[in-house]
Amino acid sequence: MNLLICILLIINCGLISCGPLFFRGRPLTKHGMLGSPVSTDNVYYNSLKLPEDQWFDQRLDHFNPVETTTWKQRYFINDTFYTKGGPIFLQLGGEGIADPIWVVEGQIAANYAKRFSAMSVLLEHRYYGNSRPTPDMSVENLRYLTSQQALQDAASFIDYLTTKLSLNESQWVVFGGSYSGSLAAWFRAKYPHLVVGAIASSAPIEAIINFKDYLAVVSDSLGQKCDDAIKEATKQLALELEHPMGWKSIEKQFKLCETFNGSVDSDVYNLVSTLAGNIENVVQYNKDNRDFEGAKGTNITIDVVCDVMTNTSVGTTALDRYIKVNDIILEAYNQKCVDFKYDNFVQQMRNTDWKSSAAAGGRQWTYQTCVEYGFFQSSDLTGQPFGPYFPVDFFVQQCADIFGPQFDLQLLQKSVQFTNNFYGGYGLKVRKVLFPNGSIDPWHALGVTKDLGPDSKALYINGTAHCADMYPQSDKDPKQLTDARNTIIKTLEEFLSKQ
Ligand SMILES: *[C@@H]1O[C@H](CO)[C@@H](O)[C@H](O)[C@H]1NC(C)=O
Ligand SMILES: *[C@@H]1O[C@H](CO)[C@@H](O)[C@H](O)[C@H]1NC(C)=O
Ligand SMILES: *[C@@H]1O[C@H](CO)[C@@H](O)[C@H](O)[C@H]1NC(C)=O
Ligand SMILES: *[C@@H]1O[C@H](CO)[C@@H](O)[C@H](O)[C@H]1NC(C)=O
Ligand SMILES: *[C@@H]1O[C@H](CO)[C@@H](O)[C@H](O)[C@H]1NC(C)=O
Ligand SMILES: *[C@@H]1O[C@H](CO)[C@@H](O)[C@H](O)[C@H]1NC(C)=O
Ligand SMILES: CC(=O)N[C@H]1CO[C@H](CO)[C@@H](O)[C@@H]1O
Repeated sequence: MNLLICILLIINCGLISCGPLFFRGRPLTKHGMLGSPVSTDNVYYNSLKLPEDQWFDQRLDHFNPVETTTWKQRYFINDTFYTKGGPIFLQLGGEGIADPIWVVEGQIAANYAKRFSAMSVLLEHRYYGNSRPTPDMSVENLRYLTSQQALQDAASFIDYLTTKLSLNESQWVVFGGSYSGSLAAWFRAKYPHLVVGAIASSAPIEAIINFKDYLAVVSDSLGQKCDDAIKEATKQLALELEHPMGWKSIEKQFKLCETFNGSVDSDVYNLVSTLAGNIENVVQYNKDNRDFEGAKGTNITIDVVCDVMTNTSVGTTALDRYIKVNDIILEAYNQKCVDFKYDNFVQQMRNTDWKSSAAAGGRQWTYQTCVEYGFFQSSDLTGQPFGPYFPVDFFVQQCADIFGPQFDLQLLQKSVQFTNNFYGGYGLKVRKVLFPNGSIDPWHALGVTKDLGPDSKALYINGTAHCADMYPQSDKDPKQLTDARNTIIKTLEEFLSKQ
């Protein structure tokens, strides 16, 4: 795999409105490699005619009245189903480029908008995709990258579009998934006068530095046998990591891009967390119907990985089978080798240029985790199958290595405390937000899994992964997913009924 190794945690579901784009280094975008042009070998996706880019002047700093600088923020509209006075369904962009496919396909645009004669609108998040408030992504310039600024962007945008298209008789509903799901919930909490409700899919609402419970859900979702096989592979890998002969063998078998020196701790951490990421990704997006946005590797499911991990004809040792899983993933993402070098990763992430590979979202999202959320998916949970190789300190150190020494643990602690104080964390007080959660989505551990009140409910979707409710429907969808979408429609009816 090329580029971004590690880190990025998150979130998210697919490209756009739900999701992150990278996860421990592997790009989840349809673009394959970070930073490559928007092109894909997905024939269906390429055949679509998508709505044009639209732009409007957004303020750089909403919280400083004398700072009047503006920049161009991008948005997309599809009004095919809209009838005058009907609702406006605003999807908030997340930590990656906003893909207009989300106002054409996906549940919100294709199903809910049709049902309610709504206009579908997608607003790209500042600093992601082509919405670039500053000339580059220097640390100095990234100070305007906060969720508070992004929420006020959406508020200003609602004002702007209401005037531009004479929407004063329309009600707005806000949608998002993963990080943008958090934004949707927070938007409704902070701007209840602007939107009648929010659908916040797979939304983490509690910031936390050490998100070690992520691996608890991964481990549960794999099942005992598969989990045991990975534990066994980790044990065998640990033995190889102890001596130079083992390093050679790791280098060859896991197809590492460069000579592997097992006495460089940061490289070992980076490598093992990348291999864990192979499995984490598969769990997080298990059977999500992401093909429509050109996502790669969607046929690799928990069953596929676990069938390999537990099948002794594939390889006699668990480590051989773990190597096989790595091969399958490399092939699915068209990557020739695993770039495990921590220094390469840091160098890429330090690049402040909009044309760099890190600008696909890696640098920006890492910055947000370092100054707002933490969310570090560490290996600190006892009993998880990947070994103790990526402790939370490893992630905390990355903040300093990438952005500078002032981004230390203390700053992170204060930031996370501020975020939970500002929004409420698990104690979020909000009405008219629906929180769909999937039982095998590792993010649900930081989400809303109990009703917050009679009109803000958790919607449990048994057996589904991250943001499953947002993707187009498929014949293979389990009944509980179809039911969940019907519940979302009923909830939208309630939000939109005139009080
Ligand atoms: C708007 O969405 C509808 C429903 O998915 C689709 O048929 C139509 O082509 C879209 N319009 C544009 C301009 O993309
Ligand atoms: C919307 O604006 C029009 C034109 O300014 C006005 O006639 C109408 O009363 C307004 N409707 C609402 C609900 O404010
Ligand atoms: C491996 O890394 C260690 C520690 O940084 C260093 O002392 C050693 O020379 C390296 N070995 C090789 C073969 O590069
Ligand atoms: C997934 O699909 C790709 C492309 O069609 C194929 O090459 C690969 O073998 C498939 N992998 C699995 C595990 O089914
Ligand atoms: C195990 O792997 C072998 C060889 O790849 C394959 O033929 C067999 O079908 C697999 N068995 C199961 C139960 O998946
Ligand atoms: C979820 O589904 C599994 C398997 O289909 C079933 O065993 C379990 O009871 C279900 N859990 C809930 C809470 O519905
Ligand atoms: C997996 C998970 O945490 N699901 C929760 C989602 O919300 C429902 C309803 O409140 C809970 O019962 C589930 O535990």
